[in-house]
Amino acid sequence: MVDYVQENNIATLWVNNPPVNSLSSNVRQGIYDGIARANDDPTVKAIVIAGRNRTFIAGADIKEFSNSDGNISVSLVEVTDQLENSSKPVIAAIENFCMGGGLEVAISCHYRIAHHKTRFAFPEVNLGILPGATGTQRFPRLTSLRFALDIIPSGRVFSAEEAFDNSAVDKIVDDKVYEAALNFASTVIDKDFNSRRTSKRSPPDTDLLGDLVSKAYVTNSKRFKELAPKYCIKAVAAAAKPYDQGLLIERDLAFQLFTSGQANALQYAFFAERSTSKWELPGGFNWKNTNGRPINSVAIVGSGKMTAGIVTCFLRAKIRTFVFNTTEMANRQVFINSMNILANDRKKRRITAEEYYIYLSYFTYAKSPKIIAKVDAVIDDLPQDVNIKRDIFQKLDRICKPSTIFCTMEIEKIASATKRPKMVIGTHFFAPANVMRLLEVEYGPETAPRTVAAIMNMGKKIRKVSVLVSNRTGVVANRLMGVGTDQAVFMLEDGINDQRLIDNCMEDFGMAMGKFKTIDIIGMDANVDVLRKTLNEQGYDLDENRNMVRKSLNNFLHSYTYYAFFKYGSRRYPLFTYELSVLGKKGERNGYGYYRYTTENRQPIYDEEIVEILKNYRKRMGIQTRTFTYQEIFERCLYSSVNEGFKILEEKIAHKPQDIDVMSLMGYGFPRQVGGIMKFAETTGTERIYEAVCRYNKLYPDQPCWRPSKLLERVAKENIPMKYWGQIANSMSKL
Ligand code: 3H9
Repeated sequence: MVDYVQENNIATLWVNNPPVNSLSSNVRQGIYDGIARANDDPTVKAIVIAGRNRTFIAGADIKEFSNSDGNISVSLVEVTDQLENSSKPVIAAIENFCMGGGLEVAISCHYRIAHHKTRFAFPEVNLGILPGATGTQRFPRLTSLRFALDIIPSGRVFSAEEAFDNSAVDKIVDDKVYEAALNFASTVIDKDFNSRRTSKRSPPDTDLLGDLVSKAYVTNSKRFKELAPKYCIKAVAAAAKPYDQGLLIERDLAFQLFTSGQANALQYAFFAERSTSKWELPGGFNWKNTNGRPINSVAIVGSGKMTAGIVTCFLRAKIRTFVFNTTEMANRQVFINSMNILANDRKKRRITAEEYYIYLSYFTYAKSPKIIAKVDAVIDDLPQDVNIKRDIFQKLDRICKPSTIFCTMEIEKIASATKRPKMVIGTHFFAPANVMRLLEVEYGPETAPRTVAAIMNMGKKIRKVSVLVSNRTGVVANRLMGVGTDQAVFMLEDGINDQRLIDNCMEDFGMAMGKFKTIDIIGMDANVDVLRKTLNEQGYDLDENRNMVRKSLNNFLHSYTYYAFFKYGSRRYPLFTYELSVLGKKGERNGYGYYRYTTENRQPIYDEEIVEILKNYRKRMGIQTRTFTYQEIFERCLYSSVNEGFKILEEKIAHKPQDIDVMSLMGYGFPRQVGGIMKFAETTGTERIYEAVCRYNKLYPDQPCWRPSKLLERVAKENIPMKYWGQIANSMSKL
């Protein structure tokens, strides 16, 4: 794990723990022992610490936080102290990743030489903890309180150049960082390096502490539903005190965070995100044994609200991107919108000017379908009309090379229209596609495993977190969270007069946005389209029925029929959103939705008009209003989604609970510090949720989302831990 190599009078400790050289117990012990050995050896005059696998150290081994192998070794704090107290100078040779505990190791060394492409960060905050191996105390002493308060609470990645400008590294090299470190080591042998012991220093800007801390609170306030950002600020601020006192504060705060449920959930989310790339298909095909052709060029066919967002994902990954529309104006509009997104990236310094031009050079208009004949994948962004889609894909099927993959949300309908059903797969991007990292990949009954492999790899290339699901109806992430949204609408219909009550309940819980604000952002039309489609499949035309009722609003019989269908039929539908859409409310887009929006300020404003519309609606629908407790709002919005998550597992639409959690986190702003909807179920207790689901099922038999999932029932009754849920679901007979 740590190789000790001596060349002349310099000892090198090579950290070798692939893939990212995390500081597992053996690595910590290896560094500790290596420093002791070099210190005891009179022939050694300097020590270099470097990483094998072309990377320095990406931090502590996160798996060990919750799953210690019982191997008692030195702590990282002991390692960092051992490094700083070394009687011989220690030089860190840094490249690729220098993060978390890895950065704590580096700043405990006496000198740091870095490759210019190194990425530095203290990402602990994203795992619900803080750099608790002296990082919050040493880093501000080495750099400044200002820089530490920027870096540690945000967890942001910074470059070697920024590290150099802030005194975090001593030298940057363009190549051969190890050789540079060896050369550097030979220049410091036998020189006094006492002043290089970081803990002996003070931050250079302690006089500015008050202002810097206030600024850090303001900058990070959006993340204060999580404990870690606040605690990181407190810990860094303690660096203005003498080192020993600061260290005690760091330890106390670190302990509080480590034992908070949030840290556990955030670390779970870290691994859940990575686990989605380990996909499996029925029949034994999986990410290890199946290869897909690389996707080096794509064509986006059609143009809608999301097109430019999707296009920029491919441009940023340097994938040749053709945009195909029948009119030149539509093509040009997509180009302008894509350019605007990239220009904004450039303005916000997410990309350089050079990258901006390089990315745009991957954009190509396709005026004729022949131009896209050789692309590796075609992505459907056509209007939601299946006949149009079938017609266009039939034509493309004749034109495109046989290995071109067709990506569409209408898998079965497109597959049956072409001669390449094995090459048809679903890709669902989430809006705005240039920001949202979730990509739902759906396989149909005929999709070939190699097609799945190609598209899952493509997802990785365009930096998406891709979740593989089997195709049923609609988007799985929408189904998962949509049931909670329906509950919110029902509660509004049934007596809650203020939409903010439900939204606040969800936002207090930690959701990025309340249910009604989400409807407004997605757009009323999109929400109603789902409802319209569901009803159409049952042979019911929503618009026709409403027109009939509208013509005879005072006709009790018609109103009753309208009401009866939805209320006394087998199922109730959330019609109030439809009602608002008929009144011309489109959501944030036109400034009118469940809230109002002005052109200057897109913040939602409470709209009293909704209450008036509600009152009329209730009268017409014959709804008897009642009151709701906060608990009922909470349970109905969240437990309905938990129950749906279990159904998605037992129906074998998703393979494991982690996939469902990632959908809720990345597609719907579910709080990361809770870990995802399934992790929430585990923390809350499945027994408790199952009891509530059964209770609501009795109360609301016309809402099928409350029919208890068989899987939920089983895990609740047998108290089965989450790690077995996927396995049990897969062993249940197919529904
Ligand atoms: C810390 O240091 C606490 C200290 O302050 C001490 C306090 C007392 N541990 O992301 P990738 C695995 S906290 C264990 O796909 P990339 C990962 O699961 C730590 N495993 O690669 C995956 O495994 P698999 C602070 C880790 O190139 C594989 O490595 N540090 C760790 O896209 C490849 O990962 C962090 O938070 C780890 N620390 O991105 C950094 N890191 O193949 C966390 C990775 O089985 N890591 N793995 O799925 C990262 O952000 C990214 O992995 C990194 C590389 C940017 C480094």
